Amino acid sequence: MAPILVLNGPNLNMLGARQPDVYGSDTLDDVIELCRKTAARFGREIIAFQSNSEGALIDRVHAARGAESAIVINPGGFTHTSVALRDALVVPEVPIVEVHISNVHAREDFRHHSYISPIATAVVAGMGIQGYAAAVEFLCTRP
Ligand code: DHK
Repeated sequence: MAPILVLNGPNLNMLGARQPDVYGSDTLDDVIELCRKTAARFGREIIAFQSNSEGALIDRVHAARGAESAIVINPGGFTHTSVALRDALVVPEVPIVEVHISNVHAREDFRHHSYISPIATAVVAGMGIQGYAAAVEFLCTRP
């Protein structure tokens, strides 16, 4: 089966250094390694991409069409702002899992609304980086 695309949006390249009280001390490399190990348990592969640029994320989502079987995305701040990223995410016609490391619903009001959730198959929030592993496992085991 085609690989699972793991996408991370703005500021997630700073994981481990940025607000460790909120996002923990693991780095983005640790997240990707966790995703790879989880996928490998099911004989599946991960392709990882991170960008701080909305356009680069949209281009990468378009490229997933016909190439990847599912998408795990932490859209970072674009969660709460980007109609364009949401529109892009329906293009590949694959299951999408939206992941947030923190519990966005327990934080500022502006983090309570997601443009992505209505087009996502599933949403994970507040599980720390284990949320990525849960998302990958879900995608590897769903019928
Ligand atoms: C990450 C971000 O960068 C924030 O903009 C979101 C999300 C929350 C997270 O919890 O992973 O509001």
